[in-house]
Formats: sequence, C-alpha cells, structure tokens
Amino acid sequence: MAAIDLIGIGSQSLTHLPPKLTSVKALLAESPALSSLPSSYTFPEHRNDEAFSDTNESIPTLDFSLLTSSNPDERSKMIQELGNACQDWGFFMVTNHGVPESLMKAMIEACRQFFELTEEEKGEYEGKHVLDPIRSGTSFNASVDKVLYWRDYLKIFQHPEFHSPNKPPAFREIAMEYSTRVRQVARELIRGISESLGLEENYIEKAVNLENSLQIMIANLYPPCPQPELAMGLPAHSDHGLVTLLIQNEIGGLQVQHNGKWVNVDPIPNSFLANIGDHVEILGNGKYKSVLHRAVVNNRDVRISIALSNGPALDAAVSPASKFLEDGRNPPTYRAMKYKEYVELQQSNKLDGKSCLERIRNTTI
Ligand SMILES: O=C(O)CCC(=O)C(=O)O
Repeated sequence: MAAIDLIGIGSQSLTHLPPKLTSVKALLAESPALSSLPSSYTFPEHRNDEAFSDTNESIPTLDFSLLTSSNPDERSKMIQELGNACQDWGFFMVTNHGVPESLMKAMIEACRQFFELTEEEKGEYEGKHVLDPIRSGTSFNASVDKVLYWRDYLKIFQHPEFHSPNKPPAFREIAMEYSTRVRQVARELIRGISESLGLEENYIEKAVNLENSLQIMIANLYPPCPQPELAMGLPAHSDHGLVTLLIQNEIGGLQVQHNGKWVNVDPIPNSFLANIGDHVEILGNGKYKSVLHRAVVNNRDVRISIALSNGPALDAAVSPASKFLEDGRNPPTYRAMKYKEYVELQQSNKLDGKSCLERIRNTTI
C-alpha cells in the first residue's frame, strides 16, 4: 500500500503524528482526541444538497429457499421476482439462504480481529499490484485518490485459488468455509438471473466459465469519524463481476441509488444484501443495470462490512448474449473485455461511478 502523508489534521497538532500513516485506524490511534476531519479526508461534494428518497420504498427481499425449491411453480415465481428485483433495483436482500448465522458472525469477527493487528502485521499484505491475491490498505486506491476515504480494507482472492492471511489464527478456516458457502448461493442466484433474462439456466455459467470464477472478499472497516458529514467511506460506484453478496455488523452506512435518489439500506438480520455487477449488465446488453451505491460513515460506531464479489473467470472475455442482439438488429452496447483487464482497470483508477463500464461502451451505435 502506498504510504500516505496526512496533511491538515484539523485541531490536532501535527507534531504528535508520524510523517506517514497507513490506515484510518493508525490515524485514530495516533490522535485519539481528533475532533475535526483532516483536510485530506474532506469530501468535496456536499451530501446535504443531494436528493434522498422520501418514500417508504425498500429493497426487495427474496426467499432463497424458494429459488431452489423442487416445486416448479414456486421456483418460477421466484425467478420472476428475481428478474423484477434486478430490473427495478439491481439490489435485493436474500433470506433463508442456508448459510449459518454463526458462520456469518464468525467471519465478521475474524475480519475485526484482522483490522486489530498491528500496522506492521497488516503491512505484510500491503499489495504492490491490484491483482495481488491479498491486499490490506486504506481509502480505495491511495496512490491515485485525491481525497482519502474513511475506510481501511482487506481484499482476498478466494477462488479459483483460495488465499488467506495467516493471522488471526482462525481466519483461514472460517474464510474458507464462508467463501464456499457464499459461492453456492451466488451460483444459484446466477442461474436464476440467467433464466430471468430468458436465457438457458446455465447460459451465464458457461459464458463466464464459472467453474473458475474469480471470487474476492472485500472486508471494509469504517471507524467512527469526527465529522462524518464531511467524509466518505466509499464513493458512489457499481461493482465489477456478476453478483456481490454483502454482510455487515449491526451498523448501517450503505446507500443505494434508486430512481435518481439515495436510499439508506437497513438489512434484515441474517440476510445477504445482493447486487448485480457490471458483467450482468454486459451479458444482458443493458437489460439489467448495475446500480450505484456508496458507504457513508458515522461518529459513534465502528462499521464492518464484508462483500464477496463473484465474477467471471479471469480469462473470460464477457460480451452481450447473442439473444439480445436479435440477429444483428440490435447492436452490442458493450465491447468484450477480459475480466482480468476489467478488474485491473477498475482497481488501478479512482473509484468513479460507472466509469469503468463506460470505457467499454460501444460508441459506434
Ligand atoms: O460497506 C459497504 O456497505 C459497501 C461496500 C462496497 O460497496 C464495496 O466493498 O465495494
């Protein structure tokens, strides 16, 4: 991770701070009485000016057990609901998914313990390249972020090869079980999405070589922030890949864009919050859209979220399914790009809305 020079530490004296800090956690450890936000973290956009949804609309909830039901009527009703959720929101909560709540909690606890490690211990996983299989860092991409985000992270590639930090001791075993279980849920959702798009159940699986899918765990730590209204945990972005499944400790902070307005997400306990990624948008030639979301911070509680991104295989070049091109009458909205290049592109630049997807939009149509 790039070391960060923190400048403008508000009311705190700079003399107490080491010249370089590597995480928000380290900043707070050095300045426990920090009462104003360092200017390097001051987000330029004013959130108060933005539109928030004032309706009671909430993200749809899908009962996963019905998606895997042997009763064809129940399953086809769920496929319909899944399609509606993808089309209307791009986000949905998944209940009755079969992943034990104790495992979800253990995963959050293992991530919390990882973030408690010393800066030196975490520094062992300071990624040099965005495709390094384990990366611990801060902000999004501290070497290019003009403003730092109030967020520390741990990113781990868990499939097709499983990686894990060696500390804390229980991390590996919990993460292996958790990633396997989540992959099974993601696979069923991907089959359902394929069918809801009017494709064969296994169309997406085959098109992206799901056997070798890239699964990445992204654990986020958002410590309490002295001036949360001026800071940002993660700015508005869509996800690369097919389906992301997110859990969090009990603390909210995720906001989703819906009909041009931000909606606060209040997940149901013991559920996954799922969203479709850019590669579902590409495969469906824009029928379903990946949706902007962001993480805001608060001044009271530590928030931890864990997103498992389930994507194509690294060497799969994903392009719109021919069904959507109607024998050449509908041009492809997106050009094919290898997933590896797509991930590299997104992770090496500023996190900026859907700019990565825009880069492969076909401009000749
Ligand atoms: O922390 C959250 O709720 C959002 C995390 C997220 O969007 C991400 O890790 O890409």
